[in-house]
Amino acid sequence: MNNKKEHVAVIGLGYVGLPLALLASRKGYITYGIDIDTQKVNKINNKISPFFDDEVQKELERSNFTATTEFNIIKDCDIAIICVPTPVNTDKTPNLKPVEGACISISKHIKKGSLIILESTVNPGVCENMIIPLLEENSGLKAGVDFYIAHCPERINPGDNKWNVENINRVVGSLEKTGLDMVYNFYSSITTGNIHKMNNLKEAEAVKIIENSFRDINIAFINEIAMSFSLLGIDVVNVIEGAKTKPFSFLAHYPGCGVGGHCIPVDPYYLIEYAKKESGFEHAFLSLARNINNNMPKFTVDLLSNSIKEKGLIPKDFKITILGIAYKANIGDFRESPSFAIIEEAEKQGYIVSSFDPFVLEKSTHTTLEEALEGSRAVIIATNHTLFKNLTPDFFIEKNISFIIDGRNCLDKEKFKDTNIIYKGIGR
Ligand code: SAJ
Repeated sequence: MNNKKEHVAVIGLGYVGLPLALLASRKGYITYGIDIDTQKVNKINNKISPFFDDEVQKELERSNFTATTEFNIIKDCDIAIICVPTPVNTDKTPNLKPVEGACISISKHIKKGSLIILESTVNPGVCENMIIPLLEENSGLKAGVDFYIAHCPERINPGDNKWNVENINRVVGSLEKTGLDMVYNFYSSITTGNIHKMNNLKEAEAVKIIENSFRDINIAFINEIAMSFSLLGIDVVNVIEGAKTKPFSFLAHYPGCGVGGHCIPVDPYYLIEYAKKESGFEHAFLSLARNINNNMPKFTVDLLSNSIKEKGLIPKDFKITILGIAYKANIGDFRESPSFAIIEEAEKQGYIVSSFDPFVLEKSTHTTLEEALEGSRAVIIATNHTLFKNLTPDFFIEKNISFIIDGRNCLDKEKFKDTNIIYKGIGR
């Protein structure tokens, strides 16, 4: 608990920053939220979460937390935490513009002795080579002397009912000991998770990048196995269940129609680009994994095209429905979602495409499942929302669906065996 009523500013009020700001506020810090998006700020001040998250909505309703677009409150803050997005550009190079903008806006108001924390995911070297110079140039202050800098990579897992901003373990790194102790004490005061001290900023930056690169290569591994097994007639999901019986050295990942989200398909590129530029090292394995995962939307659409061609049909003017826009189950986040690549590939092959996602109506072609399925002969399930997992063969038969490509292997394929519906999963 914070007894000194320190002032904390959180810059960037999205999936990472808003839960963190609400937690700091609940733990006794005088907390300000800053975001450049006026609409988002107004929603928050009207106690409406700007994204679909029950916990955040509840916390917002009981919090006296306020948001603003003004950065000058930083001058009163003991701690400022940068939680802005770190996406990639269309050419997959890191886009650090949001971080750069936040640093420039903060630097004009840095309070002497304050701590600046970066939570946004970045490759090793960004804190020392970009953030510190930006903060120093525009403030005339010296990092590690006049103010302190630290990195604590975010570990938000949207839709996770077990791990959240309050209980997840964290790693922290800083330029020097005072900053490290300050960032350790701050996270120890607001979270129940273990706080692990790294030796320097680069190590803290590297932890998050390898965590998510590890996940991306594991998903790519099982996607490659799935593509191979679909040709060999082996059910990869059953094989994974078998492999899981080994209680060590096997970590189950599951094949799917692609890898979405603001982390997994993005973070490896930050390391690939940094290593190439900084040392000339080529991360061949990380790049191959990215290519395999980026190809899964096309593999998924080709599964459908091969299935209909076996029936003498062609994609041209063939109506299909994509179920799911969000990048993972039961949330509304559609950043980097493979659904968009699936839709693009399907239209390129000549299909007439409708789509429906109850969590992302604004990106769906229709606002109800029934309307989206009207006239369709095939369905591609791209997101394993509970609503879609519970759909039965009878439901699809009643909607005259003849082909189902289950991009998340979320339906029970055995139930379709005795029907005229052609069911294909990814690797099964
Ligand atoms: N996916 C697969 N197969 C899998 C797992 C995921 O195809 O076996 C796909 C999902 O459908 C989704 C994408 O990959 O499109 C990413 O899924 P994710 O479960 O990794 O979800 P994220 O992006 O929310 O990842 C977060 C990350 N958390 C942080 O970066 C702080 C990641 O580090 C976590 O490992 C992950 O949650 C998690 O474990 O749930």
